[in-house]
Amino acid sequence: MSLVLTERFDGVLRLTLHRPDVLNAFNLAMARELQQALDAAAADPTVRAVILTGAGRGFCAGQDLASVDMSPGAPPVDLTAFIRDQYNPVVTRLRELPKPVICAVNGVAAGAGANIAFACDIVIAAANASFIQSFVKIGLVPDSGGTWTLPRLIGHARASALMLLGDKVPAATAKEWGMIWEVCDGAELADRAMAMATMLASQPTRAFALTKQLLNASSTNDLAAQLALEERLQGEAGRSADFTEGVRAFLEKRPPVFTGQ
Ligand code: T3D
Repeated sequence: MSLVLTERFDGVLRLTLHRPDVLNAFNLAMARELQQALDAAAADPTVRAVILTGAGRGFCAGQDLASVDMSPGAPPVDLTAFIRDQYNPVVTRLRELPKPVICAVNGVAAGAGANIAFACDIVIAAANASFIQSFVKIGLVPDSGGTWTLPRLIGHARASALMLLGDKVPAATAKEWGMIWEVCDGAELADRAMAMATMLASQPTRAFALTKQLLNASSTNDLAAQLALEERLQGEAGRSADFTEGVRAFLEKRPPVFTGQ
């Protein structure tokens, strides 16, 4: 049984973390499958939007703690390798995927599970979902980009308190704080995510890729560098077929038909 279910819809790829008995906690095999699925999504021009969600009642409980050998006498665990091989490649792929990724958080998102959700482009959550920086509860530091992403989403004060206290943030609070985009009824989450992804898949995919590039760069660029990058990437967007179509459709007072090129 695959640990990441892949389903194709018109222009949309849905990836479902599939270890429901452990709230979709990551082991190396699931991390590798997710990395491969994201690589395949990047390479496939028919995929124009991606949904990431979880099977069962949880989204993802972070690292599978049972996969770490902590028995007496066991050699010390090299967590550097876990982060390097499992989580960093997932976060990098999500940020660099040249197409939008919607995270549909169907339940609890803890540890790396929460921070992987925050690496996606749009996060929508079921009303009963929650987010926990649970690392502190087991003596670890936040990873999977959380120390970079979360302060940018909700500010230092809230990020710092959440990381030190390990408090659970309900979906409604997460939305109120700007941690996520939307909350909906759990029974509607899958349809809501699919409707959004289907809409995005009909939009100018190339422009989305360039927009992600700009947002990624904005965290480290100064204004001058960011203006220069906008200048260059807008030039690139201006050479796309979708720009031609978008302007023509506007002038002809009809909806545009974007091909993603
Ligand atoms: O290798 C490294 O450690 C480095 C990498 C670090 C990255 C990280 O993500 S560190 C953070 C790891 N994650 C956690 O610490 C979260 C642990 N889980 C929890 O705190 C709770 O399960 C939740 C708050 C997420 C949910 O609580 P609740 O009450 O809704 O569910 P539960 O009963 O605790 O869990 C349900 C089952 O899933 C249960 O199994 P059982 O008793 O039914 O057989 C539980 O053991 C299992 N489970 C939940 N989380 C994990 C897990 N099994 C393995 N690993 C988990 N992370």
